[in-house]
Amino acid sequence: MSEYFNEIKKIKYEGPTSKNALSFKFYDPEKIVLGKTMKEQLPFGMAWWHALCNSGSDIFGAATADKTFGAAPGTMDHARAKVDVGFEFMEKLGIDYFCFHDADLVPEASDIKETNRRLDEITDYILEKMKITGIKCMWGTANLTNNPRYMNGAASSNSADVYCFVAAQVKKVLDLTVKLGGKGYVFWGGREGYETLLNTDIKFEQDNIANLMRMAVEYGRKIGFTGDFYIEPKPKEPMKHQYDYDAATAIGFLKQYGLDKDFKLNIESNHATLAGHSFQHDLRISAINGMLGSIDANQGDLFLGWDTDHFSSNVYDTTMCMYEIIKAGGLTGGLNFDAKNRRPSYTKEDMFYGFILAMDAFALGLIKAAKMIEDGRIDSFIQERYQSYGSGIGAEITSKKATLESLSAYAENLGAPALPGSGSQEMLESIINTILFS
Ligand code: XLS
Ligand code: NI
Ligand code: NI
Repeated sequence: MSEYFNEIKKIKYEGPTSKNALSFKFYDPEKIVLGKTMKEQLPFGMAWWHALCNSGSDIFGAATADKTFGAAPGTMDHARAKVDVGFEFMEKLGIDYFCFHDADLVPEASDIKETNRRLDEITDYILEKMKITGIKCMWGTANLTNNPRYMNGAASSNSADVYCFVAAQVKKVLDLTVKLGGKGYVFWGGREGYETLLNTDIKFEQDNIANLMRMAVEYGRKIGFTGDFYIEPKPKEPMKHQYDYDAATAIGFLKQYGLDKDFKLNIESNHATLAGHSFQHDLRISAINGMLGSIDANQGDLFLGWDTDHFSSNVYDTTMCMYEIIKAGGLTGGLNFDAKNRRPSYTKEDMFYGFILAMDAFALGLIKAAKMIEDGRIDSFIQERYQSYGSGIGAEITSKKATLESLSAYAENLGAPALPGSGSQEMLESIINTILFS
């Protein structure tokens, strides 16, 4: 196929003084940061659904961006055109990974056997492109939200027949993920939740979800999937109450059902903020539980109560994100741009501008996070803040030698304890600003 973006050349690093909108200002793939290249530190991924399928339509208006790529929508020609355009796009941006849903790749047929045949055909084609370009699969997932059969949930559905369709889709996408050498398999519980308790048995539904996940692990390991399963928490939308509310809730669920050895979390910034947390909070909760696996890199709009999937521009957030990733020793997945252009940004160039913005924002985040770590003041402040546990009665507490009686006796002899030391938040925030803007 001829080039689709024929007027756009490979995007290069030109540095912050460049006025060329189609160049990187901060993302310099070969630059070394903390002993590794930026490319290694920032395993970027393209989300098939946004980049190649989202055309800007919303409930109030039609598509603004043309994503037909010269083929008739709903055909296998269109599916192949998306592969051609997607690989050209990733190559021109220097993106090494992609993520997909089954429904992004081919039009769903009325018979699942035919859908699966189409999936086999398109993944053969994708595999050819992967071999030529060296681009890899980060993760796959089954779209368990769109089809009307999932109106009451997928593995949480009241219908056992629907549950079997879930199993069939998950099985197929696991097959495809292994075929494409994917690093992970994601469960985003888009309709796993409920609208009202007047018609819902939460316990029954959660048992069913866990059971499906257990079957997925068993099947995946049987067919040679060695990667991680991920839960992608989200508190609401489309359902009013979603079971995987946030990182802490998902971790509790995984531990309750004994799934925590095979699963990690895929944390999406916009989902964390919808849950009333900062992105950094959910990253930290995942990391301290050894479950920070992958990231859906995007950003929400704090004035809007839904998942707006903006391309990341907020360098404060990308810095804290990269700080958490570095401290956690890296990701098993990567940084998947689960992000879309705003509806009026509908041109071919806009597709590139979105990725350039976000790739530069994460490159800056990486540079600044490395500075935070090298600077060391935040780390040493935190360390000193807890120093009363380093010796004496504090050490007895942390070594579990203390009892309520021994601590109570100690307290009685103390008189009034000294104030616990200032948190100095403003001083610390000022350090961060100095690191960010100098
Ligand atoms: C939707 C989710 C979705 C998942 C993949 O809010 O972010 O895009 O990442 O199913
Ligand atoms: Ni996502
Ligand atoms: Ni999302």
